[in-house]
Amino acid sequence: MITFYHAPWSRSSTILWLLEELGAPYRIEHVDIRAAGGVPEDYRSIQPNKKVPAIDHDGVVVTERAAICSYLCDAFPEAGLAPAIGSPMRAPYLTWLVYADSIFDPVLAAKAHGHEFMGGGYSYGSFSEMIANLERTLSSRPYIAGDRFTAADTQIGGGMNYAAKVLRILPDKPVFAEYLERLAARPAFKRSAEKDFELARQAGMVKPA
Ligand SMILES: N[C@@H](CCC(=O)N[C@@H](CS)C(=O)NCC(=O)O)C(=O)O
Repeated sequence: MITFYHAPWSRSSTILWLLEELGAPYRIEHVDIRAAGGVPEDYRSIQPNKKVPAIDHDGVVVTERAAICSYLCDAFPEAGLAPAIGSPMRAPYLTWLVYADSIFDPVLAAKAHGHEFMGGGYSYGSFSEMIANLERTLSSRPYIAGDRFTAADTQIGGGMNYAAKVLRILPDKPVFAEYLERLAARPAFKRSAEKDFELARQAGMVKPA
């Protein structure tokens, strides 16, 4: 059984989508990252920085989104969300899975907080370089790692969706819009969005109409 440590409408939402794509049974443990007093200290035994997501799979704890994706896709290979070891697609898949956390996320967060910086001094480079890489890649193939949907799409696509719809900092480009439409049409994406909305509602995050 998988216990999924999650906060609605947060970085862990891309793992919620992945779990829906996998089809494996899981239960959600809500971590209130927005609580006035902060996340309870005992959660640190699960996630050392008290952040979401984290998973516990039959007693094995995994943290960090790229590691969680990699672990779950290997644990549930029948879902076909990761190219097999030895497949040439494995290289772009792993590259984009790691790129999502090590470049895409920090660059986006810096942009959202209004930090301007020269790409050269930082391991993640500049916003314009990151956007150009996404545009080049998605102009050449329908999914971020190739012709097939993989877990890397839940991380890059989920992050792009947030950047476009919530942060409103993703540049308007037809190739981005087409990619996000392709992903939003997936039943698992819709289910995860509905579940997240309901969790957000229960957590009092939805303003009454
Ligand atoms: N490197 C972590 C980052 C996770 C992360 O930043 N989570 C945010 C959610 S948006 C969080 O839990 N923030 C709560 C806090 O910092 O107290 C990962 O990729 O899993």
